Amino acid sequence: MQKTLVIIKPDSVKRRFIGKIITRFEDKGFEILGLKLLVISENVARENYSEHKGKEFFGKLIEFMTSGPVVVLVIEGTNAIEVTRTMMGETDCHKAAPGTIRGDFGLSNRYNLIHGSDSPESAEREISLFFSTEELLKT
Ligand code: D4T
Repeated sequence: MQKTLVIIKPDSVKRRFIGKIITRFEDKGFEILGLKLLVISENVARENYSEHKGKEFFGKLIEFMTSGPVVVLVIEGTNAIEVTRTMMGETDCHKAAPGTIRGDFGLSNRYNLIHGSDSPESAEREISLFFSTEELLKT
């Protein structure tokens, strides 16, 4: 079993996709261990995307991620990190395959609806950015 952090990004919340996206993970068989609706602070957004610091899109990415409410969730299941990223589709929505979340609902590279941790180390770091151990059903 593996845990990962998913962020339903501000564009998804605005477009009322929260239910649709959570349903996909529930239908797949994942267990939800933690769930919150919040506006991400600039510091937390910078920390979450620290690997991209210095890239030309970093400023716009932080501006977008802090622009409105998001839903953060911790989900658990077999190979959760890789399976989640497969379900999300490629970063650039207009290249993402049909059947993926980005492929079905998006057209942008930046406004790409969803974030999922990309490694066990990132998952651990990102989960602890958003949740205390008491806020998770299991640790
Ligand atoms: P996240 O990290 O949000 O799950 O997306 P990915 O893992 O699929 O993609 P990423 O880390 O390469 O990019 C992080 C984030 O930056 C935005 N972005 C990316 C952007 O605004 N402009 C760009 O040119 C790129 C490459 C989209 C996702």
